[in-house]
Amino acid sequence: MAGADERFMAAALRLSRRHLGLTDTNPSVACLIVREDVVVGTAVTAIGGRPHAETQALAEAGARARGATAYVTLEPCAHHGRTPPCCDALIAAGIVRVVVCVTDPDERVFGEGIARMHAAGIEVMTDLLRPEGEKALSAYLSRKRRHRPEVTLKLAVSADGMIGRKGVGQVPITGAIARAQTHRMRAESDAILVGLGTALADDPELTCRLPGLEQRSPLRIVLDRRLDLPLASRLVATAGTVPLIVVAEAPAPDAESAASPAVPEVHAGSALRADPRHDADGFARRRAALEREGAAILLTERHHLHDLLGRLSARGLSSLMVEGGAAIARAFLEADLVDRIALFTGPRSIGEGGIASPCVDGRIDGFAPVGRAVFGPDRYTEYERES
Ligand code: AOF
Ligand code: ZN
Repeated sequence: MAGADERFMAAALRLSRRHLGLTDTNPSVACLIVREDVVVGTAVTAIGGRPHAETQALAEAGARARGATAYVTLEPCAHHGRTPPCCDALIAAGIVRVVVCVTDPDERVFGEGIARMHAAGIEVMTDLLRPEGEKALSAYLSRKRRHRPEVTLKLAVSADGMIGRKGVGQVPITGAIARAQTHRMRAESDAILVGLGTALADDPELTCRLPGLEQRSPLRIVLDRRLDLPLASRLVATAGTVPLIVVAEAPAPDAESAASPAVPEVHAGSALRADPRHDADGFARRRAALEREGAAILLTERHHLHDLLGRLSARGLSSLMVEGGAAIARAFLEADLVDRIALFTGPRSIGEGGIASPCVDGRIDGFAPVGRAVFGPDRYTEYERES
């Protein structure tokens, strides 16, 4: 049986998941204050990122924090940000022992939180349940260590390995329970990305529509080289309430049609048509119109995915869900930028005219299955990159 330390840290890690995707650029961290085996304070980083977990848990514990142990999923901060350092708050409250799961790679903390508590006479233990902690904080750690968001590729695949049918909009592949799961994943992500092909063919909204979680919709990103996203699309229509970034390529000064994009765009069979030209005047007009509707335009040299992820990470995005279509999924896989594959398999076949999925449930090169579930008639397998 796990010891008391492991059990309290496991509880803290479970609690830390509560505000995933809701703490802006801050990680969702949890803190438990325990005195004589009794939990006297619990908290998770507040929605928006502040206050941090420790100060809230200390406030709940009050005088009972004196002589207590604090369990924290991330090293307490040591910097004066918008709030004073948590390590100082723990010292001032009379905490005598601190158990840390993951040390903080943030350059302002980076061992300093632990060193300060140690110097103040606090017994500090580190790395307890570290593998589990690295998982719970994986998105934040990805941004800090690799300077790119953690990427989850979500695929809904038919029994015959297809993700849709050419020339048709959204084809139902999975049922209501699997869809609800997808919306829950959206709620925990900082952003969702699709290509223009999917935006045109499916006209998706890409929001979280679970009852009560509507406020948790992440940022939506469309790769749309020439800004062909129609103003009438649902994505643009909702841009005033749920942020939308359109990633485009500035037209070459005198180019009628710029060089082919690094990310292939899928226009064949689209419900809505795209303008094949990439001229400066039209681009400027479309840009102004999209901005008027509330969309933000991010210009890239070309749709270079490493570059794009670096820029999204610099904006503070830690987790990204890639939702389509096949060409975009393939481009992310080929660029070796996928960390997790969330693969749903439905019971029906698409047959003639199907768009083949880049991977199906079974052996996926470079990935290992880490979990399985059944959602009504659908199967779910989660794969993680083999390190
Ligand atoms: C903690 N407890 O609950 C969290 C921490 O912008 P600031 O001032 O809020 O600082 C953000 C940094 O604080 C973030 O990069 C990470 O190092 C740390 N997050 N630290 O002690 C918490 N969320
Ligand atoms: Zn802090």
